[in-house]
Order: sequence, then structure tokens, then C-alpha cells
Amino acid sequence: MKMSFRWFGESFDTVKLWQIRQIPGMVGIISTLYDTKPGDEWALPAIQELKKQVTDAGLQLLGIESVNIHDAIKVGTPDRDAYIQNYINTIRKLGSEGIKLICYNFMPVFDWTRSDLAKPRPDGSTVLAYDQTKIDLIDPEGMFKQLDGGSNGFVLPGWEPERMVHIRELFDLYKGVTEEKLFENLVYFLKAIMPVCDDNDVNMAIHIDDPCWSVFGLPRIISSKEKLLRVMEAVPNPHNGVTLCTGSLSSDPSNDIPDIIRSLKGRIHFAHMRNTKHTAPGVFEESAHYAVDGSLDMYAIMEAFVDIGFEGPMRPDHGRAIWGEISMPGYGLYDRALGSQYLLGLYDAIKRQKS
Ligand SMILES: [Mn+2]
Repeated sequence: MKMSFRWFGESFDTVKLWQIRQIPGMVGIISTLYDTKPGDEWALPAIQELKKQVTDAGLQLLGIESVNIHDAIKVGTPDRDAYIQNYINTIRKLGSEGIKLICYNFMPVFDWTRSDLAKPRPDGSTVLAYDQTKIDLIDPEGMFKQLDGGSNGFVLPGWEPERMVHIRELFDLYKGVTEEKLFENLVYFLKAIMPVCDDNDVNMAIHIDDPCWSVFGLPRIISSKEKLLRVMEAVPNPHNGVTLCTGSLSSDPSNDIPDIIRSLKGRIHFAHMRNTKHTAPGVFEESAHYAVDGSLDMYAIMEAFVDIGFEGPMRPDHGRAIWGEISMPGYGLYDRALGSQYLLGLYDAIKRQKS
């Protein structure tokens, strides 16, 4: 396992690479070209510059989160092949620079949904939270306005304002796109890109849908063990893999996360470690990574990663806002640094016990 940190780039992130470098055990950076739009082909000099910044800081660029998928590919419109070709070109360029991991998601319209970006907790920290009863009261445009207004002035990943101004058109585009159709479009995309992944040894890692159920009537296909295995079996190439996000999977408490990890042995290329606290069906908030602070058995989850011999990048997912830090919600330095140390502690202890 390689402990890593998500970083949005010099122009977008409040956290500096030198700060990340000082977190014990931190070896990798997961980044992106945050100013590229979904569907754009990435420019090689920009990839090289990003890699140089990370390498110069004494860290490795272990993967990209995300190379976003254009809606034409998800919907399956006639222009999708041109966007898939752009994606293929980007994979080839990343592979040529030694960047062998691409995280992506296949959620219609939005990357993720929350009802609150700064829910106060009793200790004075604030966290991202989800309450289905609040979501039921607003429409997608209201959702965007609410998130945008609470983002501390940062552009939230997957909620880019230039896409969101077209939110009604986007919803129209997805009319008639059932779960089955979305699944077919994902398989079409994966089959088209697997040859270039083979040639460049690049792993594709699809992120779990967040939350694991339909929001605003949009289909969800990456939300349970059965659905994940179906995608793995439909395109059995090992380069077709998963970003195992514990927080997203945990939105549905019926997901047995250690069991899902074991069932995906060899196909998990990237791990997002996050804990959530559930208070009612469809109501949860993000907690500290420490197991006791939330509802997830982080020990059992880490043990499953050790048991499958997971060697890919793992990163602390969203953290709480603590100690007065102002950052993109979920992506401050302090709580993710704390979380990484807890995760490394679990990992070391479990590894030693089993050796
Ligand atoms: Mn995640």
C-alpha cells in the first residue's frame, strides 16, 4: 500500500506540496489538471509540468483523480466516439509519463451529492453531511446553488459552474437513460479503451457512486457488490478496476465493505479511506477516520486490504474542517494528515500480526 494525498494543483489547492511531504509515511500525490473540462484531450506539457512539481517536492505522482468522462459517453450520443478518442489520447500521454492510474466515475450529471458542506459537530469541527429528507425538498439547481454557496469560494470537483449552468439540458440529455443503458454505455467505453490501457499498463479505477442510490431520478450502477462484479465480469481485463471508496459504499449500510474488498481481489487499483456516522436511514455525516468516531469498522476494512495483498495507492478521503483551517470542503490539510496516521497505524499493526 502506498499512502497518498489528493492535491488539486498549485492554483487551486490551499495545501502545499511541501506540507504534504512532511506527513510521515506520505509517498504519493493523486492529482489532476483541474482546469481541463470533461471531454478535453490533455496536453502533454501540462502533464509533464504537474509531474515535475510533484517530483521536485520529493513525492511521486501515483495517479490522476479524475480524468472526467464527458456526458456524451455516459449518455451514448452519436458524438461519443470522438470523446472516447480524446480519452484514449490522454491515457496514452499519461502512460508515457509513467502515470499508471486513472480514477473516474460514471455518475450522471453530478459526481457526488451532499445536503450540507459544513455541518457542525459537538467538538466544533464541521463536516460534509447527507440528509435525504433535505435533498427531497430541493431541485438540482437548488442543490448546486446551495453547494456553491457553501464551498468557501472553491470550485467543487464535479460541480463545475460552467457545466452546472446547463443543468436542465443535462437532465434532458439523461431522459430515457436507464440503469441498463448506462451500464451498456460504460461497457462500450471500457471495451474501447482497454487496448490502450494494455499497451501503456494503465489501470482504470471506477469510483463508487455517492450516495449509493438514485438522486433526482438519475440511475446508479456502481453501488453494490453485485453491480461492481457485473462491471468487472463484463470487461474482464484486469486494467478494468475499481476505486474502493469506503465512505461512498457506506452510504448504504447493507454494503459489507470487507466482503466487497475481498470479492474484488486483483481489481482494486485505488483506495479511498473515509469513515461515516449514520444516524437514520439515508442520513449520515462524515466523521474522523478513527473507527470509534463513526459507524465503519476501519480495522476490518484495513484487514481486508492487507488480506488481498493490496499494493496500490490509498488516500485518506475527506477530512473534517478543524483548527480553523479554511479549505475546499473536505480537503484541508489537518484532518486528512491525522487520518493518514491512523490508517498507517492500522496497516502496520495488521501487517505485523500477520507476518
Ligand atoms: Mn471517494
